Amino acid sequence: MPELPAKHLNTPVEVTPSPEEIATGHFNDANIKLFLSGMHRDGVVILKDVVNPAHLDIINEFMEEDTKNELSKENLYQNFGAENLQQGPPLTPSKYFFDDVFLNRLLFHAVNLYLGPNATWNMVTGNNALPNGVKRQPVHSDAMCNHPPAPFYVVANVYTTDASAANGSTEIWLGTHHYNTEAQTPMGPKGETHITDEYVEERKKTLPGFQPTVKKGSILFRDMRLWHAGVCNKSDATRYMIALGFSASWWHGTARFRVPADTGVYERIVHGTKNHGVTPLMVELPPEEYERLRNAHDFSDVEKMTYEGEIF
Ligand SMILES: O=C(O)CCC(=O)C(=O)O
Repeated sequence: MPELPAKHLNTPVEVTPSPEEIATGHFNDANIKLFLSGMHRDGVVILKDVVNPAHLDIINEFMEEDTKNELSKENLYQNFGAENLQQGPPLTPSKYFFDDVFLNRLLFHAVNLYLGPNATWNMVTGNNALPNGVKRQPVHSDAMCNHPPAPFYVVANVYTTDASAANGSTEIWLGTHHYNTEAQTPMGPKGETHITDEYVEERKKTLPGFQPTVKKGSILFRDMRLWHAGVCNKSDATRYMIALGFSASWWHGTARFRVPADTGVYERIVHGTKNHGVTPLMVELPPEEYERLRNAHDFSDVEKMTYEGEIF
């Protein structure tokens, strides 16, 4: 197998599938070893060139228009008060639904390798780092409750443009998925918490956070426990990132993702996941309601009520 980059280099593992692996939707043994080694050591791996960049251009165009709508809303919620909006990708009309984005078989294989059999897929959302940002988020983990010291949830981030420090790629802290709530501030009333200054400062001395360069068409595959932060997008263009969330079958999460009813999306997802080891957990909503909630920052109706328990 290709070597893992040395730990002190503080750089994420990249797994590049061959054309044959893309065609079969299965990684070969060498790439499985590399992927699992990277995930268990670092908590994040880049799956390189697994989505057609032209598909992401089309979604990006939609998101740019969608951002204009969002910005016209009053009392717009910004994640951690930074210039970061929750904006879900379009699942409809069908010209925006690309199988290599939403039903990517290599992604599903990676999910099964890391989380074990019969994983569930229960989150579809996205983050928009607005242009010319000046306020960053605190370093945080999305696993905002006491969790097992084992992989239980992953997030697949798909940037719709090339992403790097120049346009606000997400800051990530390799290996921090091994920490738990001891590193987090006490939870606030809305379930918010972040990594304490003490832990952040200590970690900075050895392996600080950094902003990876992720080519359009690649997937940043991240253990949910990993410390990360949305940082300023200093460019003039929106940096948009899709987020798909998957849970181990034994983690009793309550989240579901919303899909517009009577549009064929539900059926397409059921068929596209069948026999690929991933069970989608969806709630069908009337299309207008789906549209209204697509950019909600709580992802699903049940999540808010269950911050104390197994929320994902
Ligand atoms: O948009 C990003 O780069 C990350 C955002 C994030 O981590 C959050 O909003 O919790």
